[in-house]
Amino acid sequence: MLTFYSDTHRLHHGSELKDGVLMPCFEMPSRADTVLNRVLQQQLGEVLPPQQFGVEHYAGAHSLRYLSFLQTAWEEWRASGRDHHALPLVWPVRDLRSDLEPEFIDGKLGFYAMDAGVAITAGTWQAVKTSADLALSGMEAIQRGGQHAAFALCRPPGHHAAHEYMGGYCYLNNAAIAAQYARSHGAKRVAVLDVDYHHGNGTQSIFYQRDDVLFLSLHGDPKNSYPYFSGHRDELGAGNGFGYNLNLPLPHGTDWQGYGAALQKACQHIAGYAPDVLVVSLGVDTFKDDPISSFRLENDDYLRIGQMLARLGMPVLFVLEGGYMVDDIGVNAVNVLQGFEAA
Ligand code: OKP
Ligand code: ZN
Repeated sequence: MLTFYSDTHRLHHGSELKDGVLMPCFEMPSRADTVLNRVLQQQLGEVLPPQQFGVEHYAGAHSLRYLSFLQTAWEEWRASGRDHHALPLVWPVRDLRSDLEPEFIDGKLGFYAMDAGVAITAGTWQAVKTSADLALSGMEAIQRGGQHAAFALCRPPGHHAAHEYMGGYCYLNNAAIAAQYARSHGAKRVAVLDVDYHHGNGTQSIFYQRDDVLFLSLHGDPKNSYPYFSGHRDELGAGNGFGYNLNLPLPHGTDWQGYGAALQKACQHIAGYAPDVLVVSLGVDTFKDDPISSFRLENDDYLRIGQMLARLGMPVLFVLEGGYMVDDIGVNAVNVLQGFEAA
């Protein structure tokens, strides 16, 4: 399997508030190093750099004003006299005005964010752009290069980012951008399966009204897991998209027994939809020792995930999302890919 990777991710390492204290984000550069090392060690296949795509390729998933915010936020922050990481700290919830974009950068940060897990640093735009380009390069290899599968080793992740907001370490929605690219280049139907521990609220939101992109997600029940305000079972899609969104929230402590059954259900649903290509938002924060999640998957369970996906018999783009137990995320992510290839 081809892997798409770039060192450019190193330009982004944000800070987040953890229990009220500003700390380096759990979403850190060593995550990608660990996954890349495992790819090389297991000889998964060639590792290729991304192609460069124009910003217009992101516009199926994100608004133009959000894209220009991301490109200029650091300069605006610097121009206002500060040089530490920029973090959003005020949000237009419920009856506050969310129809007017503020002019000052502190207002814009909150306007375009769902939480404070998204620092803007000097290298953030370059890193998030390259991450999206990795996903696009992977989809291009599948559609034009005839690859049966590809792995986009994306960092930062993307699945919490929606049409007009960042959140949860995510800025550009890499999986959604790749899915939209597939639609624009011949695929009639695309499915996105999100196996990250956290609900992929951004991807769900981007495709919520559409029947040409099916979204499915297995995740910690939002009643007690981030992102709390999205991912319930009754979110089924809207308008044309009604029936094309499937959430499978699972309780704390879910192990392979519960997880495998839910994945089976999702796979049946995907098979019925018969997409031309499947995008897998591959988070491995479902691992038993993940520091911020509460499922109990073991190393070998990731081989099983890969096997089940292979049985669908369709091309798959794997897009890296979360996973924070640095020692094991390489093994677990690559186990999915090797389980897929061995099946
Ligand atoms: C990203 B992914 C707020 C940050 C909250 C939530 C975890 C984001 C997970 N200070 N962090 O889905 O793995
Ligand atoms: Zn996650």
